[in-house]
Amino acid sequence: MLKKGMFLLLVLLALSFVVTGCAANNAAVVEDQEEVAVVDETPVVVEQRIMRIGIGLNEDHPQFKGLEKFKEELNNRIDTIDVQLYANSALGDDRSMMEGLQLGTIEGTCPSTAPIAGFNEDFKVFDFPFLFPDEAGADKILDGEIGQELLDSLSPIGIKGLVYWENGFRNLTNRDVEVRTIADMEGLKIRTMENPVHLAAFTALGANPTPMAFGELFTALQQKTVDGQENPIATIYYNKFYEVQGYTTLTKHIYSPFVFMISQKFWDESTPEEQTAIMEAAVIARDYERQLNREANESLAVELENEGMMVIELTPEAQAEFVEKAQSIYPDFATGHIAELLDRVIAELK
Ligand code: KDG
Repeated sequence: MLKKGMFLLLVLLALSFVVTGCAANNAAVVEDQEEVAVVDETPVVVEQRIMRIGIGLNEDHPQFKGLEKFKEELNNRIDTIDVQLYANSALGDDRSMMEGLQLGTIEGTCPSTAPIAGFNEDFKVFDFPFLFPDEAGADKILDGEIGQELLDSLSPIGIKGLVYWENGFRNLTNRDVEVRTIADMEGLKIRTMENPVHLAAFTALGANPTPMAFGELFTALQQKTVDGQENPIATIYYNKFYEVQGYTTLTKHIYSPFVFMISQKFWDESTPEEQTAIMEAAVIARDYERQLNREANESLAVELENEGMMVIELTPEAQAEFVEKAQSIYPDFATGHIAELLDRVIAELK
């Protein structure tokens, strides 16, 4: 009985060896002959969150090129965020886009610092006239401790300030007047950004300033609602203001930084890996945008002339007069914490 059982067991073992051996061989044959047969072709579905970023300037401006760079660099690092870019105030003006970040209706924008002062007063400090001597000085302050402090101060109001990009030194344009001295500014109706420091500076210069969103500006110039406006050369050129303005005066009265910002909610919902990728891409895009913008601001004055505008360089005497008048507003705005920040900026620039 026992012997019979042992025999049966041996037969079964032998059989199972033959079967598994065949199966293994078959698999090997399939692998050798047709590799495709063992590859899983089910597409991998990556869940993507959408990051909508809007700006007021158009697609030709270095700011938009910087955003394209950001998108590219981010996608080189991660594939879980789908960046969608909107130019020409398609998502609203600077103020409403910042409100959009707070509400979570959009994810990113890149306003000048001027309208940010409407959300956090301290940002006024960067828009004091004739504060930054040059771009290198601006980079030093913005990429340093003070710049970071101000970026961090946006978090409690629902905005994650990533890094500073560049709009640049602002210059005056107007329709009819060859502005060479302070006297020529008298009564000019000038659109400014929505910021009390800008408004006060232009009043001190003898002009009649009107705050207005960027998206309404070209039409306002065209319809002569205002006589002029002020912006860096790149914006004057790429927005074709030469079609409705006769004169650019190189006043360089205020250096405008951009703040590249996203909604705090989007940032908080990002994984550590995504946050690292966002920061890295934002910094690479910053350097790229600054370089493009500086080249544009340097080279495009000539193009404005080619388009029929007169570009006026101020004499050192006239420039000194602009500086003196515009800076006469410092005591009115350098109060409390802003005064402390201003002292620190000036000390660091020395
Ligand atoms: O995309 C940035 C613009 O919305 C705006 O900040 C440009 O300097 C500007 C202005 O004059 O409004």
